[in-house]
Amino acid sequence: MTKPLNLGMIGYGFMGRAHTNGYKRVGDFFPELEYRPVLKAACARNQENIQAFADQWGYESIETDWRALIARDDIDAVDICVPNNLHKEIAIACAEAGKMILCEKPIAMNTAEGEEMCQAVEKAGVANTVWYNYRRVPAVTLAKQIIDSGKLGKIFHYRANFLQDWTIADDLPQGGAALWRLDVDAAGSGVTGDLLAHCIDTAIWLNGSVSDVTAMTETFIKERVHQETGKKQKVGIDDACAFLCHFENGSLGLFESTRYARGHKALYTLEINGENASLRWDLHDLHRLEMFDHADEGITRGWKSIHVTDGEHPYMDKWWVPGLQIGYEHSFVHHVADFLKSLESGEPCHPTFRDALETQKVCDAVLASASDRSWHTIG
Ligand code: SOE
Repeated sequence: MTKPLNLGMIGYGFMGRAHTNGYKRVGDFFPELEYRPVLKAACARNQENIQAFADQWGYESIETDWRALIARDDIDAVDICVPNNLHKEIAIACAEAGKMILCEKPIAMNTAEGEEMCQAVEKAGVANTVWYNYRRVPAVTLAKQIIDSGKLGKIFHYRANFLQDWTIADDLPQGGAALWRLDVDAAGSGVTGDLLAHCIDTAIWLNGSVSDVTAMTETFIKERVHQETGKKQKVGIDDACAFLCHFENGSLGLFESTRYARGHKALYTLEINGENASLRWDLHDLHRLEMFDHADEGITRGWKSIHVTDGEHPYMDKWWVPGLQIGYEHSFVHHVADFLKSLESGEPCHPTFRDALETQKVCDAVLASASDRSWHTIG
């Protein structure tokens, strides 16, 4: 007998769809799990839009006030899929109401807010996780297994990029639905919190904590019309960011992100170089993990591309047959599966709020460093 996990979804954008797809698919592909998500209610201020979303995706009911959703006894877990400036208030209210929380990344607008959220979930003892989904792309999870096995030896370098090009046009407005990522009051930051946060989360997971950073940011387009006021307003977000860092294991980090790399849509790449071997991964080819192993025989030694589709690869026994790859949306199915497993085991589902706060601290240090042009230690 499976147990229901009654979900309330707040928000209905791109991420609302990605997460909902995860809830819908998980029982089919992870039938052994004790809990089954039930799409109880979807919530957003605009009644017509949220009703259309609920009808399309199969939510049983709607709410137009998140407080009403949280007050419902038939909701066990809340998914926070709204702009970053709303995360804190909703998450704390959820924790106080004893609801489990699955929160979209980054955890908050800044470290201070994130810390309050961590304290609230820890005090309430509610299950919590933040949707840094790329950890659960099988090739990235495989990289984690290989690194943890010690095969790479001492790590010297970690580098990551997240490159996009969708904000180059200067007549693109900021703010409001879909474009809140360009409004600093809603997003907190630009590419640092939106894109580099992914790179930082994966980096900390694969290579350990970051000790200090030095960064630069740029805002290429200084003013944009705000959708809500109709007026040209200063752009407060970073359009591009690059930073250097030290990891606590002694390795050096190099990170770059921009929305101005013409031709790149979502080019998240990472590479890690150890004394014995290196690994690299590219989101545009997400089912492959490349590896160079210096222990290979001399004349045939070289980079190999592992097609991460075998049953023995992470998560892949749940899907098709060897050779048939999966994609972006499956990382969310895996995250839901791991969250449900964590409810069975009583173990946390990583990244927890506390884990995500570590990423937030690095983001804050990066922005502070870009502003005062000096090295910042992670507090
Ligand atoms: C921005 O374009 C965005 O959608 C991010 O918000 C997501 O977190 C990232 O995974 C893809 O790009």
